[in-house]
Formats: sequence, C-alpha cells, structure tokens
Amino acid sequence: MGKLRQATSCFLIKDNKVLLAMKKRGFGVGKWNGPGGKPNSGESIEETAVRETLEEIGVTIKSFDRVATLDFFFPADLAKKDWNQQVCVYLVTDWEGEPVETEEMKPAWFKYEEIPYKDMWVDDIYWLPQVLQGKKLKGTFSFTPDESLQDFEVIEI
Ligand code: 6OG
Repeated sequence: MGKLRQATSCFLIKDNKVLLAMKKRGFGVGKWNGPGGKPNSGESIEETAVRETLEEIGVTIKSFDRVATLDFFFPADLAKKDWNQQVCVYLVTDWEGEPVETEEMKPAWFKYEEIPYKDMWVDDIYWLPQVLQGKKLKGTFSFTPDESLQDFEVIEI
C-alpha cells in the first residue's frame, strides 16, 4: 500500500470554546469540522493548514500546535474515490482576523461540553475530547460502506 495522502484540520481555541465550521460542499458536507484540506503541489502540510484556514474561514494563523495524526481507511470502492487519508490535526491559539462564513464553511464557537458530535464525523468523539484536554494522539480508523466505524485505535504519544 502506498503512502496515505495527507490533509489538515485546524481547531481555533478561545476561552474554553472551540471553533467548528459547517462544511457546505464536497467531502464531509453537512458535518461540523475544523477548517482544512489537501496540500497543493509543493506545499508543506503546515502551509496547507494556514492556507486552508484562511480560505475557509478568513483567519490568518499565527501559531499552532500539531496535536494528532489520524489515519482513515474506507472500503475499496470508497478508497478508490480517494477517501483514504492521513489528517494532521492542529490546535490554534493565536491568529489574526475574525472567523467569517465563506462558500466552503460556516463557523461557530462551541463550549467544550456542547460540541455537536452527532453532526460530526463518527471518529471525532474518540479523539477531539482528548486533544482538547491537551493530549497528543495517533489514531487509526476504518469505516464501513455506510460511513460507520468498523474498527479504531487511538494512542497517546
Ligand atoms: P477536502 O477533501 O474537502 O478536505 N477529514 C476528516 N475529518 C474527520 N474528523 N474525520 C474524518 O474521517 C475525515 N476525513 C477527512 C480533512 C477534507 C477535510 O475533511 C477532513 C479535511 O479537513 C473520515 O479538501
């Protein structure tokens, strides 16, 4: 199996709240997630995180911390559509600008205890709470054809 293609997901943090953004189109449409996406050619994963966050919610990241590396695997027919990916997760505590809605995403702040896990990817509840507690994680998740979880493992690193 070749190297998984990478993607990013960034979570802004302020006053014990986390910024989630509703994906308005494409992969993961209708789910809350952190802004993020795939590298353009020649771009580092950190550059990707910064660019995608600016494009999707209008915020310029000043500093961030890599807090999780998550490998996602789908059954063959979905994997063929390029759904398998390694998502690099960042917590962002310093940025410039106010989050705004764009064509791609609609952002909103959530208290940690009010995160809408039922309207997020099913894996999120197994790693986002720990990441918000300051843990650094590595995870592997495999999905069924209907996007439920088949199997997963999350370890602290
Ligand atoms: P575009 O393909 O739209 O970027 N992503 C996932 N996020 C979570 N929480 N769970 C998953 O489990 C995910 N798979 C992908 C990475 C896709 C965005 O979705 C994230 C990117 O931020 C399957 O450019």
